[in-house]
Amino acid sequence: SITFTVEQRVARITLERPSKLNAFNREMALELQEALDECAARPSIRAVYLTGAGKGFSAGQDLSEVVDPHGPGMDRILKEHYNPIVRRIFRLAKPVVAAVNGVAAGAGANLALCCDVVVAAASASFVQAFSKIGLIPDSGGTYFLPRLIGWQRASALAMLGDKVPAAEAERMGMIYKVFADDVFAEASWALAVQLGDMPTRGLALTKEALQQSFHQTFEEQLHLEDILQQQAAGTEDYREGVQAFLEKRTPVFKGQ
Ligand code: LHQ
Repeated sequence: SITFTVEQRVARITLERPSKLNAFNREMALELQEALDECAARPSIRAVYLTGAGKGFSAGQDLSEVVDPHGPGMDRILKEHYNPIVRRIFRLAKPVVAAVNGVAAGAGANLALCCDVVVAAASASFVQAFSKIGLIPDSGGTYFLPRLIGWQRASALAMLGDKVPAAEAERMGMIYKVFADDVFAEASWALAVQLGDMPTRGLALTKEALQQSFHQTFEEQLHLEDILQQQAAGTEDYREGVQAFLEKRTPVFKGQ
């Protein structure tokens, strides 16, 4: 239920249950975890591109599974399916692009929002569908949404469950950019390839510094920047970046 390929240093992960708008069942959740482990383990993978097959990105939890008596059960779905996915994306020391090709609802929306660069097709939309069935936003939604768009908008969207069109999501700062439908696939992929060619260690340290900033004081953050910057400056890619600049040539980064 997912496909995983690597091209131009980028792992392309496609959620593939198009007849259900790529809603997640247990199998798909576990396969995505495995794919993300592969992304972490292989140094030749320098960026990740996550998208959906067909007309949706993901409709979140497959609701037929939660009523299946042989299904995993409510007590296991977050612990075993979504939390491990979101944690892997958040901790991955490589940039992850969410290429939201169509509707992203429930856990499907929040999975997209935990990625490092979130772009969407103009016809895509984001729905915090949880409230409509009596649930709370999960998969990191209550963490990411207020940080991305502010408390009030997060609160209203989480409660009302309104469908937010991509252009409005961009205006709110929920996502980075919207591309017209006809150029979306190419333009979003180009972003991932661009990131895959960049100094991977530096990007990973950037990801870490931004994440830490939400629970640190100003002085603690300055200290952290100092520590992480020294790590960045210890990479081969930093030396190459400076050298290439001085020699007025295009740098060739190795991701180390
Ligand atoms: C679906 C689904 C779906 C199954 C569309 N399941 N079939 C949950 C529970 C437990 C523990 C932890 O966490 C979670 C996390 C969550 O993600 S909760 C939220 C679950 N998701 C939803 O509540 C969203 C439900 N879907 C919708 O509201 C709509 O389908 C959206 C707004 C996503 C898209 O609407 P449309 O574009 O009008 O498409 P559609 O509704 O016609 O859907 C197309 C097909 O996909 C349809 O099947 P059919 O056989 O009639 O063609 C839907 O039944 C199926 N589908 N979402 N989550």
